[in-house]
Amino acid sequence: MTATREVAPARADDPASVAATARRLLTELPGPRSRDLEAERRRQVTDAFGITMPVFIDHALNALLVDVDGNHLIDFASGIAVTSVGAANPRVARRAAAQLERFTHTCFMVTEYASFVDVCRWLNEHTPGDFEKRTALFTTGAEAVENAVKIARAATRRPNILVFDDAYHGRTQLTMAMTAKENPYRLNFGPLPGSVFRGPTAPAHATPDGPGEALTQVEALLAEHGQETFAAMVIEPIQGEGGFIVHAPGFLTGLREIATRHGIVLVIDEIQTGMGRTGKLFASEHEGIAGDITLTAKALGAGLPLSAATGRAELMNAVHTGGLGGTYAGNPVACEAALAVFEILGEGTLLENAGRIEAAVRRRLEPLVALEGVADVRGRGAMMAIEFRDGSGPRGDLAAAAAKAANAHGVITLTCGTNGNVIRLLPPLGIEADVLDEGLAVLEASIRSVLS
Ligand code: PLZ
Repeated sequence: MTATREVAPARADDPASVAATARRLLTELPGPRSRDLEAERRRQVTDAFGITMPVFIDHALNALLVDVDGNHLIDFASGIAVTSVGAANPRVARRAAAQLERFTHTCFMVTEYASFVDVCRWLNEHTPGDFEKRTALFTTGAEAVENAVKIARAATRRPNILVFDDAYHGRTQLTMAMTAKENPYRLNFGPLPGSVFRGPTAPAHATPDGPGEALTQVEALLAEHGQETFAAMVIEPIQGEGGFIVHAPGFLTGLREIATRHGIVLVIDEIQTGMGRTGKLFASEHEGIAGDITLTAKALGAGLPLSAATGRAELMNAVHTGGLGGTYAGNPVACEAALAVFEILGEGTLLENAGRIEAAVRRRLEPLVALEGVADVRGRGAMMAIEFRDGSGPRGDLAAAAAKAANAHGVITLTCGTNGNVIRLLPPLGIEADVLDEGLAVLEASIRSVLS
């Protein structure tokens, strides 16, 4: 997988004609063994999980996932921005395996272990903000969000939370109320918890005049409900599930200023954007801002469940002893995986590679913006997206059809966006240049095929 290969499609609108080199397609997708397993899944598993590709994976080779029929699929999803170091990283595996031999669990609330403290130290040192910090570890992203709200409420003794249009913060009771999109996240699951208010954003691609109007509306919303009633505002520095929305320059710094002025805790949800995804360790760094609390999960544990809230020491310590915790919070195997991730990120190559991924994606996909139905290519680093929209509005149908065509030809892509009209790319940061190019060639041909 090192030689540069010719991967340009023979026909620009035919994904099947892109020479399969890194990809290996031995069967149609899904193959017969995947189809058998899928039939059994239907008999055993709830239908409530939506599946992007009903293909069963056997093992991973960096940015390739190998299915049970022997097909090699190019991974542009990283398990939703989790396996940034690859889904079978040997250093992660070695550290986690060694920990499994020593002990699997003690519960940090019962007896302690040093790796938990080591993970907290790294996060205290590397998350944005030149102030004394403390960290709490948890298991899932939603749990980190929930705990940030608990911490902010305990520290401020205020009830209300401000979130934003197109936000995604999780699927638990509180976090689904914080998440913007109704279907599938909130539908039929009400009543939702109260004290959650939603403000406008200023997407860079839709707000040529800058964030002034949105910030004025945020101020008005806070004034209407009483600034002194807000414990926290919670925002993703690039909104993920909501459509890979990059905020207009000045929006995040504006929120930072408003939060400080009103004594509101600014919580930056870096669960999808953090740990190098955008070419810097944290996406907040692109804007020069620091949250009072920064949340990480996903790529932190490279697939072993681990999340964290890192924030100002006085906030994190405002909670009474015993007020935070969880049986599995900061599981020792997950902590070892995180320590391996820190070592790998410390070498710098993956951060540089994120920049190369952005350049390759822009080179391949930006020319498509000239086509009717393609509106925008945006994102940062290895968090890039292409939006489908025309005079009639968002074209979720085009995004779905193009993603499906790419999937059928062995490239794992996800859609996102409040209108489902965005295809997003989240490859592992160490994806080989030729594997990336081949995946992009298939995606380009898939997009052209649904537009023609
Ligand atoms: N905050 C910014 O992106 C998880 C959701 C997948 P959990 N995003 C993937 C799905 O459909 O369930 C996410 C996120 C941001 C919070 C979360 C929640 O993280 O680990 O899924 O709870």
